[in-house]
Amino acid sequence: MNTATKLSGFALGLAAVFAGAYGIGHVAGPAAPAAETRHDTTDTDHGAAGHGDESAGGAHLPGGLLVSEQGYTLQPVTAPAGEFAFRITGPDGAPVTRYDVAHDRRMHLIVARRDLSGFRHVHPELAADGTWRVASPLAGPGVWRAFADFTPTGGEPLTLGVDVTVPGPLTARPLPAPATTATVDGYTVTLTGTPEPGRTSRLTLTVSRAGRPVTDLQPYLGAYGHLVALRQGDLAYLHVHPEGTPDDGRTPAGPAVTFAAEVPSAGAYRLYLDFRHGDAVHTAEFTVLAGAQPAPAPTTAPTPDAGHGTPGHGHS
Ligand SMILES: [Cu+2]
Repeated sequence: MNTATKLSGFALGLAAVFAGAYGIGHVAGPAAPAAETRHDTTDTDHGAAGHGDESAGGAHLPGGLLVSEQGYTLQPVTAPAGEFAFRITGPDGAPVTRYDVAHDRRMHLIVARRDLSGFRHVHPELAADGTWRVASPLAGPGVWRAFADFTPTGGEPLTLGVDVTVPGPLTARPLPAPATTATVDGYTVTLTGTPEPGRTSRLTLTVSRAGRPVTDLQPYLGAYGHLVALRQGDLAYLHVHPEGTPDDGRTPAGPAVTFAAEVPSAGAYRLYLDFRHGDAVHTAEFTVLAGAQPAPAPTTAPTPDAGHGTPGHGHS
């Protein structure tokens, strides 16, 4: 991928998600009702300066909040124990069997528990009948959100999400406090930069091990790192784009990897950095706060009595 393509891909990345009804996959004529409610017909021309309004009117949704969008639907499929299977059905109702490669793969499956713990990013195999299968990444009981991040051939990039419940005793975990350092598998990763709602923010992650900068990161999914951000509260899935690629002749193999991130609102987000080193993929996690706001909301529900007696309580 050349630089110009990357840059325009970067600038248009969110446009592709938010205004996905347009472009190659756009159905000619009046938009379907589902698309019409969510896509502003004046928003086909997203430039860098046009990103600031995306959270303002609620006209656009981040990825991963819908199980069905633009006629494509994520359907979990019954699978043997230890396996996770699903398919994507297309506008014609049939399972989709043709996908474009994006970030080195035709399908990225990301899972996280609703409390944002247990993140995994895996790459299923496609069977001829359109069923995707992978060793189950659902590591234990709980309600998981599964995100399928893909581009159907001839269509726009999509991230669909579905809840999957794994039965068993569950202890919900509070979101870890915001931090700029994470450790994983003996690596220390530091985060610089703060996401700003409604605009592109640079986030730089720097990897070291045993106090020494890691300068021989290995390419993973076409970059030196892959970053996913999920919003606390609804697990909105945010696209984050690496700056530079291993083969562009100017991007160093660490210790720093820089991303351009857009968050649609103030709030708490969990960042998951996948990087490859020593022939293994490691995931460093961070909680970050975007914008002015109170501390992260508790993950346990308030008691039933909370709010009673509050002036303006809406039962009268
Ligand atoms: Cu992937």
